[in-house]
Formats: sequence, structure tokens, C-alpha cells
Amino acid sequence: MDIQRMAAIRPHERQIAWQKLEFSAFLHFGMNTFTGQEWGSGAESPACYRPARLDTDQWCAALVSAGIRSCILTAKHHDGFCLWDTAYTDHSVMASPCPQDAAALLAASAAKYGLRLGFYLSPWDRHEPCYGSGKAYNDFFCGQLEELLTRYGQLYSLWFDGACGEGPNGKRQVYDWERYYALIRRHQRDAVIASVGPDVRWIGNEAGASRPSEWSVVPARLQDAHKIAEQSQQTDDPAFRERRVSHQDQDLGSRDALAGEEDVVWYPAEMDVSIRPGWFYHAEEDGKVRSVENLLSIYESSVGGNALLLLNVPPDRDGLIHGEDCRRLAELGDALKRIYGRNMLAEDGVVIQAESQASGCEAAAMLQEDERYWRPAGETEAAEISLRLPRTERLSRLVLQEQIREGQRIEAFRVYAETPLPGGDSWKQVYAGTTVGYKKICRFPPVETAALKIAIEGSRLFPTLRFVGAY
Ligand code: FUL
Repeated sequence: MDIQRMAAIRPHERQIAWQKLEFSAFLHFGMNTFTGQEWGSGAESPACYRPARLDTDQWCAALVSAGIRSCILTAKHHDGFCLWDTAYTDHSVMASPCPQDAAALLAASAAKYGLRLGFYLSPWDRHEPCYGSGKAYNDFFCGQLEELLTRYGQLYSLWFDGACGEGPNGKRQVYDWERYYALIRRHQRDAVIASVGPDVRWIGNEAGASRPSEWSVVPARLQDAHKIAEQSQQTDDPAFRERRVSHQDQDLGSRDALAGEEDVVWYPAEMDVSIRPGWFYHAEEDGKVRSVENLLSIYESSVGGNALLLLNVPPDRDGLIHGEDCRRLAELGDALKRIYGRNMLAEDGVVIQAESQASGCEAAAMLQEDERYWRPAGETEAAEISLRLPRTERLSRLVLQEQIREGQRIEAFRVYAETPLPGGDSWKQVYAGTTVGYKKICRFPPVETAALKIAIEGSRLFPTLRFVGAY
């Protein structure tokens, strides 16, 4: 694989639209909420599902307060209990004391609150008798999928989980992935297919741990990795959720990692992590909701580390997002507004310069939040950009964004701030990084400065920058 080809891989429009959402919510809700389990057996009675005050508007308001832009509902988890009015099984909310189509309620609330909607549909189904039969189950699964694809408006994501706890002596279902994918493309062309899917890559752990260098251009074989059940989660083990290391490699996309690959693809990372220890609500975890400091750090290392953050916020037995979680979401939203509310490079009087620039791709484009971008003239792997502010400011973050429509290119960079240093040289290095991709948030100890320098030291053919902001 040569550098030309690595640099030439571009995202699909649906992947760009997905990445721009930046921050999504997972809503794990269903039978497990009421039985206190994480993986139900499938033998639970629909009578157990009885949210007394189910209010999806309340869910959406809580998510919006954190700056979340989309949400994914667990329409069916491994226990097979369906949250929507499905024609394919009686094992659904319609047979419960609360016979309301939760997917329909959420779709209406999401539209009202400006949130995009997606569905998680577990291929592994412990209730459905035809699971393990091959074609009959694939027909059943496609029937369910088609209901979700056609009844709830435009979807942005379909999320397939590779987990399967059947074990060596359990049922063996051969999933017809290509058929599932084709059905999604037919009904929802703009939706991404995530996790066990070709569009969005699972980051590889559930603990909120990101890679220091996250590439969206990776070996094509990774798209198939999770179709292999043995590589997914096989037991309901709380330790799995805390495992920080990934069972994929740390380095998925450097030049060295790709050198021996025949085929590479645009396959960006999504970080799914829960606000609580479990994916489902458990009252005994009310005191274990992540702190705002922890959530902010997860946000900055995922959204600001070329990944999308899919934060799980599980509704409780009343059918509401619990007060603790609501408070934490609002605090996170406030912190994000406090930090990112004022971009010091968006003010009048900022001067930006880059040594060389291709015509139509001038440095000034980096100061605007639109699709225009800067790139140097010619194929130069290194470049320097300098920024002068109208006055001295206290800074602790620099945000960089590549124009990913042109691929992902930057491999190494440093950020310097001008400070009066003893001994002459006034440029102090405040950050050294590798990849940028869709978005890189560089965090550093606060510095008082009126000038910044970004030195791009390595890139594939030539770098691009769509946006730079200082906070
Ligand atoms: C895992 C599942 O087994 C968990 O219950 C949860 O749904 C998580 C998002 O994916 O594989």
C-alpha cells in the first residue's frame, strides 16, 4: 500500500453527516430495566415491563441539555423483547401493562427536540424460537428490521451488536449480514450501519478509552472482524465493560500499520460508553453516575480524538432519565458551553498566515466554520501556520479539523504559544500530537499568549485544515 492510496481514501456522505453529529446518546431500555439484569434470558414475562411514567420528551430534554444531537434506542436487546409494535412476535411492549410503541414515542419526541434517531437491534435473540435455524431467523430478523426502517421516519444509524453468549453447545445462527445491509440501503440510504457494519467502527472497548492516534483509514478486513462472533463479547461480564485495552491493535492506521495491507477503507471510530457501570438502569448504581470531570475528559478524548461519542444514558423503571443522570448531563452541557462558548480566533482582528497555500484554499478559510479549507500549494508534507490575536488571552485548548472530504492526512504536529521565556526564544511548545482527522482537541495547561504557531511535521502528501479554534 503506497502513500498515494492511503491519502486517496475518502468518506461517504453518510459517514460525513454521521461524524458531524459528534455526540450521540445510547438509550438502553427494555426488559432488563425491570428485571435488574444486563443480559436477559428471553424467558421473562412481558408483564414485568411496566414503566409508570414513560416520558420520551423528558429523555430528549435531558440529552439536549448536554449538547447531544442524536440517540439510539435498544429496540430489541439480546432477550428478544421488542419495544415497538411488531407483527413478528408477541414478545413485545404490546403484551405488557404499558402497551405503547416506545419507538414511536421516541421518534416523535426526537423530532420535537431536534435529535436524530437510530435503532439498536440485537441479532442475537434468546427468545425467538427460530433463532439458530438459518434462513427462517434471517427472514424474521429482516421483517423486524424492515418495520424499524419504514415506520419511524428518517434514521441516522442502525447499530448491530456482535455479542453472542450461546457458547460452544448453544444455538448457531448464521447471520445474513449482506441481506440486512441491503435492506437498510434500500429503505434508509443515508443511515450508517454501525458496529457490525461497514460504515462505523466500534472503537474496541466500552470503558471510554481512546487511542492517542485514531485513524479513519484502516485495513478493509476490520469491517469483517466483528461478524466473527468469537471476536465479540461472549459472556455477560462486568469486567468486559471496564477493560480499557482494545482487542484490536493500538495502531490501526499509521503508515507502518498499512504498509502490508492490500485494501484500505474509510471506517471511522465510535466510542460507546455508559454514564453508569451498567448499560441498563439499576437503582443500586444511582451513586455511581460518572462525574462531570470524567465525562468531559471522555468527551474531549473521543469527539476531540477523531471519534464519535455514543454515551449511554439508560432510562429507569419509571420510564424517565433518573435525576442524577439529568443533573450530570446538564453539568456537562454547561461545562462545554463554558469552555467552547467563545472561540478567541473567531474575533475581529485575528491574523492568520500560512507559508504557502493553494489558490482557493487560503489560510483565512480556517477561521470560518464552513466547508472551505486551507491546503498548501504542492505536495509538501510539512507546513507552518501562525496566528496572532488582537490581545493576550488565557488559552487551554486548540481545536483542529481536517477537511475529511479530502481524506485523513496529518500524521504529526506541534503547537507553540508565544510567551516571554527567560533566555530569548519566546515560543513555548504547549502540545505535540499525531492524528487530527475530523476533530482534534489539544488540551494543555493554561497559557497567557497573543500568538500561536501550528507546525505540521508529517502528513500524507499534503495536509488540509478546515477549522482552527482556540479556547
Ligand atoms: C454489548 C452488549 O452485550 C451490551 O449489553 C450492550 O448492549 C453493549 C452496547 O453492547 O455487546
